[in-house]
Amino acid sequence: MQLEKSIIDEANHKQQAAHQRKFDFVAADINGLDTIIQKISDFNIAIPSWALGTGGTRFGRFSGGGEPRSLEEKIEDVGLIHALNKSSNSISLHIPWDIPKNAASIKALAAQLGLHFDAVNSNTFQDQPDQQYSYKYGSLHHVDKAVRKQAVEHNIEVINYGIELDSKALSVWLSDGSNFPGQLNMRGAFERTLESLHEIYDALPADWKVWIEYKPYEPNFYSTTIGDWGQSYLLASKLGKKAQTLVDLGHHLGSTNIEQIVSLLLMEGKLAGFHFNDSKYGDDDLTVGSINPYQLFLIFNELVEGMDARGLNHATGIGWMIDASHNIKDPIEDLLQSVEAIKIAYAQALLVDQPALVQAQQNNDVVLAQEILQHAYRTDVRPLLAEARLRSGGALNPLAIYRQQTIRKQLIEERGALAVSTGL
Ligand code: AOS
Ligand code: ZN
Ligand code: ZN
Ligand code: ZN
Repeated sequence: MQLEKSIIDEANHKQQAAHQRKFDFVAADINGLDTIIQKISDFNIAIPSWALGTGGTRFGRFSGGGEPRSLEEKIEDVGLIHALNKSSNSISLHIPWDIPKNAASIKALAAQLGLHFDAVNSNTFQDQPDQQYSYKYGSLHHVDKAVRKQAVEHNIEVINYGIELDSKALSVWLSDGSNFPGQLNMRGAFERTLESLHEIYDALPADWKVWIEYKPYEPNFYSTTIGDWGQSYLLASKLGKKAQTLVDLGHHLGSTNIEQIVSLLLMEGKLAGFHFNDSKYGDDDLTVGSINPYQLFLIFNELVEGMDARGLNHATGIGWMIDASHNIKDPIEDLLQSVEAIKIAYAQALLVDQPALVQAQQNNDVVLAQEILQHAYRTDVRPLLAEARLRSGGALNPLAIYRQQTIRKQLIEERGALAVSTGL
């Protein structure tokens, strides 16, 4: 299903007066208002194909129904999200969950909805029915060369699918690791991973990147071969310019200072991008901004400062993606909330008075520095986001329209109450 533009316009019209009141109030105090709104409009966040269905835990899965049954329907769901928020103009595919059998028609469908293809993801953390060797003891780090070769070939196949869809990056997350001390020679595992990644790296087209994701634990609970940003960064620097480190916010041990990691990766030109989510305990994959929105703001503060200093633009150059998965919300509602939370953090960071902050740091005025950051963080920027959506042809209130139009009910009628999407 697709959403008529007239429905969005009509809903916007009804909310226009209330929006204008709130917008004028916040806008009055902002310098360079139009530039800021333009930056907010330009900032898009990719949707992972696997987030369009309800996730599961190892204890069960409770689908709400009407989930996309095919790659086409996943693209349609992202089209719906993008029509509402004008901020999600790409989708990230996962092979083999989303094999594009006919790339030309898949690309045409996406283009018709204003979408393109973000990074393609390989999968060597599950065994597929037709594969020769098992990944039970790892993939790119496996002790057996034949298993490594199979995993390398899979990654090259994923690059080839991505080329057909005009993707520009391969995203690699490995579950390779060990569950018990002694199971693995950790240095050997690292060296074999580097060797395998080299073969993949050599197959990348000139204008492509490989994004190396790290994660401290799960599914392995003693060691993970690419367990933290140091290991990812080490691989990325040994591989070369086309390799960078991907930061999934949930992939850190409790209370890690993620904004500091981000600032240094950015400084070194090694920040591939993000998998945004939120968490309280581990890789919880909860809705972005639902637990610790201040951390998200502090990350964006580093990004705004670091990118501006390098003449980088938020619209390009870095991979912005959501990686969330949970089993109780309507996935589309969850993604609308996540995109909103990311853009709120970005907008707040744009409001930080950078010259004043530099001055406060120079003077070691700790109190003033905190005031400057928190003044921006405590500004209600939601009317700025709404205005940016309005100017781009989106909805003042995407979630309200999604509910008023009973879109999930229609999707259930169209696809069935038992329709469950492929993914985890
Ligand atoms: C796994 O924990 C990682 O976050 C992956 O990025 C991602 O969730 C996976 O590739 C999708 O299954
Ligand atoms: Zn991730
Ligand atoms: Zn994860
Ligand atoms: Zn996660």
